[in-house]
Amino acid sequence: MANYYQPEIECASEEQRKAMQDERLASQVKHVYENVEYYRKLMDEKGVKPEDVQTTADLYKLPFISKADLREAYPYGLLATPIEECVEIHSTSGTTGKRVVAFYTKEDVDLWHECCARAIVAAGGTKEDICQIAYGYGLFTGGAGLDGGSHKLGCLTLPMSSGNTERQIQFMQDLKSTILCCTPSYAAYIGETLRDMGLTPDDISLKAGIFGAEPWTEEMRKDIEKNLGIKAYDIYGLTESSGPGVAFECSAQKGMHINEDHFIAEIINPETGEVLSDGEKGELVFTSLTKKAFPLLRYRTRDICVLNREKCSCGRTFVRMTKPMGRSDDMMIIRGVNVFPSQIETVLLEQGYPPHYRIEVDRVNNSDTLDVYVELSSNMFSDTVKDIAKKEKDLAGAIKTMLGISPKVHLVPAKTIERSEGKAVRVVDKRKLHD
Ligand code: DLL
Repeated sequence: MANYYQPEIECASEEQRKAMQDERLASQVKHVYENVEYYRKLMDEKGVKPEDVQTTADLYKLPFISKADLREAYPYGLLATPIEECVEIHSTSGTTGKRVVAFYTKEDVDLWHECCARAIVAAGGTKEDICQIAYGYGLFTGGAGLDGGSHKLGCLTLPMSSGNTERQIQFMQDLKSTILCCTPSYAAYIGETLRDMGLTPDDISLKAGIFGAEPWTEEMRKDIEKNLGIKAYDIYGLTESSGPGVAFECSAQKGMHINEDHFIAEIINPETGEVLSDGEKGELVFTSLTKKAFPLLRYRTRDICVLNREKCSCGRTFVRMTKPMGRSDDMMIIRGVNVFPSQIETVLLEQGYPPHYRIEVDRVNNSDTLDVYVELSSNMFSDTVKDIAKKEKDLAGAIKTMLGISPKVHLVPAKTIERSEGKAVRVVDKRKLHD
């Protein structure tokens, strides 16, 4: 039997959904035009006025917005309500080190948490459940989002944050947590630690896990399910449109339902911007219909996927998206953190290194590794081994300050990193992230 958190919305007829989206879109465009100068300019440049957008069929008239706009408008340029009405922010890294900051009113937080509650219910959760939240808390949206969803539903919430894995397992045993929320790589690591502690899935009470924030394969799903004795569900979202809960998996596990009462999804050709049909592969674009403080219209996520409007056996009528199949930019997600190569390059140049480097990412025992190979500049060549070790440590520290995760830095002699005659291949990602 399928369970829903808000059945009247999650199972709305196509007519009801369209009517709701049309009405919300028209009022959202008006709200944005009236309150955000940045958008007003973009729309004026395109010659589109709020009255031109009355239904979702008019969506194509609006300009796209991207991470570059977020950077340009940082920090308040896209804020659509007075700052006094905001109660929370979340943040993630941007392309060249400038952060993306998203603002929330009280109502925005409330609706976001409802989206997360839907995901927990779709994974079989009820108020009787004990939700162990092992996503990071803080600026990252994972901890706060699932925590809020768990509260909405009335579950007992364990706000563990990530890390301290043996303690996570101790709590699982003592408090009999039934649902685990964290990144898939952390879930895999918890599974391994459980085994290393001489325990089996029978020693814990978990029944389901809600895992997202990074790409993971079906193979990894099977592994986690076996090692923790659970059913593992995917959840998708991004800071720019609240955080987790933009889309979630149901019991059918054939794609993630997008919460279409809050977001309109489009798929576009990333090269031309042309809108593609359902079933075609392209870049996902979101328009948020209900966010008041930070409402993005036609935001280019850079995630490549496919939409599917076929009827789902769970009874939900919301469109489904596939797992992201890649990116249309060079962002990588390493240990759950969004990383752009340009951020690493910025640090190297700031620290006086030449722009000859190679970034290698791998996954060893379900944990991501990040190695940065950098050439020494010619004036550094006489450094002793000890000096070089110190330089490596300092550079790793500077990169950690920028990214929030520690790399292993290898300083190599000048002219040893392969030069390219075309586009330099700076990143080697050896992980198998997509099926
Ligand atoms: O990762 C929000 C989130 C938290 C989602 C917890 C799910 C669970 P950001 O840090 O802004 O937000 O990263 C957003 O992560 O554009 C995708 O590329 C990637 N991503 C998110 N969920 C998934 C997923 C959070 N289920 C970026 N599968 C997005 C693959 C995902 N990639």
